[in-house]
Amino acid sequence: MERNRGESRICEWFATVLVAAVFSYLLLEVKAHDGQAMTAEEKSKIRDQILEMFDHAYNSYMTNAYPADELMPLSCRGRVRGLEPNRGDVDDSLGKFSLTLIDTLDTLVQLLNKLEEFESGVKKILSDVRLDNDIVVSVFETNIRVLGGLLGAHVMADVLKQRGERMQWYRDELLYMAKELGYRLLPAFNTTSGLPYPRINLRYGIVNPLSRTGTESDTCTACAGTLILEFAALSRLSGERIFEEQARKAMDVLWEKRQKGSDLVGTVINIHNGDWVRRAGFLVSVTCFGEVENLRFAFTAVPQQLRIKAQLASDNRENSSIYNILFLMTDSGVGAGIDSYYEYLMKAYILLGDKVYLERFNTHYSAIMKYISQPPLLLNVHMHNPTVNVRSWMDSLLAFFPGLQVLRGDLKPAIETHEMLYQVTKQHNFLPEAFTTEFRVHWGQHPLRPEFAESTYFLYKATGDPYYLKVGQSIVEKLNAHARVPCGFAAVQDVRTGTHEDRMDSFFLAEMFKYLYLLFSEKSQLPIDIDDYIFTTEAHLLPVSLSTSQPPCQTNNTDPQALEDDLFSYSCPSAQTLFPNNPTFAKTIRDGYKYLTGVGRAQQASPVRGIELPLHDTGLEPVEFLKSMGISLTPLTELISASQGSASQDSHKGFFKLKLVAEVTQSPEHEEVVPLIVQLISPPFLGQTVLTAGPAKFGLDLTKQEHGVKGRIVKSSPYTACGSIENPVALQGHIALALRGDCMFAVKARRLQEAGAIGVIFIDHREGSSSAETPLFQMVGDGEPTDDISIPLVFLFSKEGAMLTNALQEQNNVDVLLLPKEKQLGKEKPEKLNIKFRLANDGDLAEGEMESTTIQLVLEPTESPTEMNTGTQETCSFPQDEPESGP
Ligand code: DMJ
Repeated sequence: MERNRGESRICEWFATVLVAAVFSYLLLEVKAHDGQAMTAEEKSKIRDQILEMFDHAYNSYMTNAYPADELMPLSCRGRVRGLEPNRGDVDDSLGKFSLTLIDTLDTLVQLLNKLEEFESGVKKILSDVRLDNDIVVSVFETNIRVLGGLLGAHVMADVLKQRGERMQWYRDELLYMAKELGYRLLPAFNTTSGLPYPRINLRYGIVNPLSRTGTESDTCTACAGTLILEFAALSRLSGERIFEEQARKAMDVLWEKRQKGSDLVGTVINIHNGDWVRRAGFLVSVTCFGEVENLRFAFTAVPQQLRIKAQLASDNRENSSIYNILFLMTDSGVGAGIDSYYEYLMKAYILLGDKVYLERFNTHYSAIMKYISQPPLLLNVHMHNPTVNVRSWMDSLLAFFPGLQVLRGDLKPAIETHEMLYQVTKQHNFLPEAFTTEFRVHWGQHPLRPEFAESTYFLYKATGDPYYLKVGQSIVEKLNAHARVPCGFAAVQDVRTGTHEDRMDSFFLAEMFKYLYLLFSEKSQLPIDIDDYIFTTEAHLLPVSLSTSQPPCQTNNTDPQALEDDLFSYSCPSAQTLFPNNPTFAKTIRDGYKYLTGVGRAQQASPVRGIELPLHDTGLEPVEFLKSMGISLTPLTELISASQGSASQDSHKGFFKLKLVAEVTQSPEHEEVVPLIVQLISPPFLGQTVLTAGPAKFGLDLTKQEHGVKGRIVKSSPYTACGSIENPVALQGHIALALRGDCMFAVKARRLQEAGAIGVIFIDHREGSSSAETPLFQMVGDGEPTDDISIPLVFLFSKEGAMLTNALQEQNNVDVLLLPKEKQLGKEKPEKLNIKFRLANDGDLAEGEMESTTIQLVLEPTESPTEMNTGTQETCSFPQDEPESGP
């Protein structure tokens, strides 16, 4: 629409349209479409309630946790990294820099007008916080939470100072801190690609031998693509361009590396060469019958897993077999791993006035709407084959997306997806971290994430529909009812049980209350003009005036021809434009999704995406397509001639036999598989027979058992353990042997555990497989939580398995030890004690001993080392030269 305008003018105009669009609807008298409109008193009551909740959370942190990074609301003390058990990646947000206070500071002014608390909070930060701790932090989290927090607080400090009310002493100290932090993060960009390292040591950077980081090769797309707002604001406020330049370069790389066919990006990228990282995508059970006709596949989201069903050429089900296939793929979605990259493209345009960001956003957005958006669902797809869904579940982070769609002006899908999310919260109180396309819990945790509140706020602003106030009210009530504890608010460990977790992440204070409070506030009730600011992904507010404060960095233009010239490409249309004179439009859209999860819903089939090969979208031939997904196809002609020596009449083009090439043994690259062993310890083996075994990603972790797990082996009946177990009495207290195949490892494990087995040894069903030829792999679960499986599980290839079953046949009773290879019994070199014997001489023996008829021998150390068989020398293993570990 307005492509010829100057960049800053576009931005200015955009901001004006945005403000007008978002608020114009509020001026209309909108009736309540799903119940009564809220009166001013009701809204004010809820606002007070939110304020009270904020105080409860904030005071709990300040009183019981500060200066620690976060509050542990159940223990009512601070979480100090290193003093609490390591939680893995999630701890990388904690840099011993009073994270929660920094993340919360600007909220105190921007919304709540708590000026005294703000001023004292700033003073605390200036006196207490160090940014040079010897600690490894996430570059992404430190940027959005700490750098964003410092900048947001600086902007507010400046506003208050300008107004002459408070902070007269302030001399940009927070900005200096932000700059110091910016410089501490900069070494992360020292890669050949320009994509930043995911982690950095605040004191030692990356390359320093003391840094304990710098070995990473991958980062997530959002991690590399969510820096531009904070870094550009830092550049423009401090006058130092380097920050914006580096962040922009990272954005440029991601754009360049997008999959050009689909215009989508993947979730994980190699920071050195910019390649998308293929990961274990999903496990699929494939039933292969004889011939497969036309290669017609349906990827069906059945509850626990995806299945590929091949259409049968005939009813001949002989020789059918089930294979578990692990697909290595690059998936693409709008949730975890990617989310804020898209958000920052759109918002970088709004904040910086550079239309290149908007053009890129528009290109990606079209792709998202083409492939990922299946209203009301947003489903991850295979980046290279985007018509293929890769998951049957969604993650809660994607709940921000309807809010972004509002900014884009695309209200209809925003309303649809938001409604779907609301239905999920109605069912489970909160959004579980992951939920299936049938709205069942996939991963039940809820760490008090604010994304759903964020979208609710944006939708209310765009539609003025009081329905969204009711949604907001339900969020408030649920937080009070299910997350509130005497010392703050506690994350929910599992929405199904409502159990709490001892964590209150800083984003809860930084974001949740901000969006909720704004939702119930009139513009006039806020201490600042909220329309002059843009929300960062952590809800820190940066002034849109930055777009004109300095010229943007030099940039390449994207091809304008590539953009769709639609109404929304350069604007942010209002509900008025979209649905003129129709104030009930949002309700009309929502109504279609009212009974998605609950009673009264018509039985819906799982979403199915049928694919008829060849895929026109990719232009790939069927064989290439499946190969790209880890399946190879062998034309029947070849198979039959190989097996029968002649071609069959049935074999013709289009008939293939599925051949397994990628199975669970093809574990993701870089995955470390700790080799285990099954050591036969009962006579006559006495530890000398040691079989190399693979571990499982679930069940008892043998590496943590000092002495392994010992037990007698008993074959399961049925041997596959897929049906109900017929010999529970025999299995009770013993280690079960079960044949691989027919159902998932986790299913077998559960059955055998229930039957009383204390461990399971799975034996490969493929004849002739051995650990000498096939790398070890880790058995994976069935997509459901596997916490209920607590017994140890190991896997033997069939050659090793045969040794065990032979032993059982010969000996009846065979005791084994399951343990990590490095703890193999008797592997330690025996201490050599060289002993020689001689007949006793006179004087060697005590009085009376001489009279004995026994021949007396005397032990004496030998000088010459004579090798003796102690019976504990290193035992043979099968096979002799097994690989150390598999990929
Ligand atoms: C926040 O830190 C930010 O919103 C980020 O972009 C992703 N998620 C968390 C909250 O869920």
